[in-house]
Amino acid sequence: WEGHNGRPIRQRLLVVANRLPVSAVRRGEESWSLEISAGGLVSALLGVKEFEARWIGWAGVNVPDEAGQRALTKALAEKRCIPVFLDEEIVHQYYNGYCNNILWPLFHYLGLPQEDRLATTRSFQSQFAAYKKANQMFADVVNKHYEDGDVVWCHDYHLMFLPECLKNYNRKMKVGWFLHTPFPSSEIHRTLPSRSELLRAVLAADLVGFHTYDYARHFVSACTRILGFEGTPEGVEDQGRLTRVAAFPIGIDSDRFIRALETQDVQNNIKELQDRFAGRKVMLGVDRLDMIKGIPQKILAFEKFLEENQHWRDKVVLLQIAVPTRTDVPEYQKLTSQVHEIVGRINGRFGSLSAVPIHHLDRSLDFYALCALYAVTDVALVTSLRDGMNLVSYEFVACQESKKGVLILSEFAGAAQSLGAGAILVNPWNITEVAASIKQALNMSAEEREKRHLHNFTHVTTHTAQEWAETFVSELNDTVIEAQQRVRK
Ligand code: ADQ
Repeated sequence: WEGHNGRPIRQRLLVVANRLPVSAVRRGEESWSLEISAGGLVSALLGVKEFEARWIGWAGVNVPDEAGQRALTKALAEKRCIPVFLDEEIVHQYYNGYCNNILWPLFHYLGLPQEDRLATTRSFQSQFAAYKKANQMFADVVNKHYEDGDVVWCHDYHLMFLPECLKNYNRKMKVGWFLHTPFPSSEIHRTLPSRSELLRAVLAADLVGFHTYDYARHFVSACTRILGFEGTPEGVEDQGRLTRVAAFPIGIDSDRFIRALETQDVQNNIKELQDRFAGRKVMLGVDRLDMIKGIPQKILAFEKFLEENQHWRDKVVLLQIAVPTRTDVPEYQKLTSQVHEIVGRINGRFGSLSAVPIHHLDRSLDFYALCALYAVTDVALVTSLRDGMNLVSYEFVACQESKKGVLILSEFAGAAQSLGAGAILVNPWNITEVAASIKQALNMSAEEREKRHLHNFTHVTTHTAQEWAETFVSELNDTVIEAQQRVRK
């Protein structure tokens, strides 16, 4: 194995994430079918070919019987995946509860759950206990498969306890932890009842990574203010032990998108879409249906634009593709109805018998259909209220070499720090501002579009997923070596 920088990388990489990059469907008592699933982390690591990587995570299904577990383990092994089996109660308390109802909204500045505070406080303890228990179950599986010299890369807010659990097993394990969401201001993190325990558990890692410098800074401030540890330019120090903290902005496998555009499948798709929307500018939103993605705000801004710009009404169409996630959580169900209601109202208001201004699809698209959509788009709207990075903005840019469309991007997405100079940056909460940016994008000269696109395209094709993973892992190796040298001195 050889990395980008020419240095041989012979290590095995154990990638530990809540979900394996496959969905498993049971076909019989001992038969399973497996399918690669969509999602940010999956898209990023699909591009990493340089490591001998194995995935460890939950397969997303409850498998109570041993025969089923054995069969699934065997099927997954062919895809270099190792399952962690979680029962329904743990999933409910750990995944739906602590991860998705507490940490996810808090890290995106949506606060702790507001309704029925007493019930939340009471269930908080049991959800936190389940969270710790689940993290320990992940650690048990990692420990079972760990070999000397392996690098263990833990991912995301689901597994904040994992570094500590792993180090309890083996202090010599090389452990890195990367957060895919924002890390909020320490003033927000302070409100979390388990704030200190979580920080201490993460600090057991050798290297802690974030998408942006700001998130890293927030984390270091939380450790200094809440734990009283020392923040240094390298990270966080406590009693002579340093946890390195740094920013590693993720990227995509841009070549995969660029190559896909040349395939007959995508070309046919592009032709179809061009015929379908001939004479109209295409605006596109692609998001998981989640409150952090700001979908209702985006659609309301589009309504405002149509209201204020009558002559554009039959010349523009918004395609909003929203893949449903966490469908058993009531807040997500509410969001789906809310979006449907707004889209219906606007289509009723501005549509005609032959055309509607918004096409809203509640589903996932396959990779080739998605590439074709990106390629025919004139204006992409990424208006997340908060987003760790946002890969959709990168994917759009990768597919725009011929069209050179405009990216409207939330200033609260991590991507604003890398694509900000090429995009039109907006405050997604300000519907008037977003409506004005739509007008600006649609009227932008070809020259300016080209200049902005070039900036973003250069970034997306040079800061790839491969580069991201290689940088993180080599930094982790270096961090461990430096720590050993410090101890020897
Ligand atoms: P996500 O919140 O899932 O990821 P994002 O980075 O935009 O957000 O990635 C979504 C991925 O899912 C993209 O690759 C996109 O193509 C795909 N996708 C979305 N909707 C789809 C649809 N309808 N059909 C098909 N594919 C669809 C989390 C964080 C992000 C961070 C990533 C990676 O919330 O902020 O950028 O992890 O770290």
